[in-house]
Amino acid sequence: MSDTDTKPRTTTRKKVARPPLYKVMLVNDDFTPRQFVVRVLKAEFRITEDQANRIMITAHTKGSCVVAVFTREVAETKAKRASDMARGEGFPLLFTAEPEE
Ligand code: TYC
Repeated sequence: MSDTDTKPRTTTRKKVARPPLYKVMLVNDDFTPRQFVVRVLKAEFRITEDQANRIMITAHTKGSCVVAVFTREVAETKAKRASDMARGEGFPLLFTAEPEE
């Protein structure tokens, strides 16, 4: 049997820890147009028009909404890129990254 053949493991091994996950949150405001929020969501998070609309409406009615969950660096990068996209158009739209409880 060669070294690469699979065989039952005879020793125990600790499970590898998963990296902590971070939520990207969409925060409501009174100024950013709904259609612009949807456009940013689709562009940065690669979701459908329907999914983007649901997330936008949830943030609009509840104050904020989870967009998606990633490792810390990916969540922070996406939150910043999406917020910067809005800032470039003069809107206060805000995305944040926060640890999942
Ligand atoms: N509340 C905004 C409006 O009525 C739309 C909006 C929705 C803005 C969600 C931000 O995260 C947001 N034009």
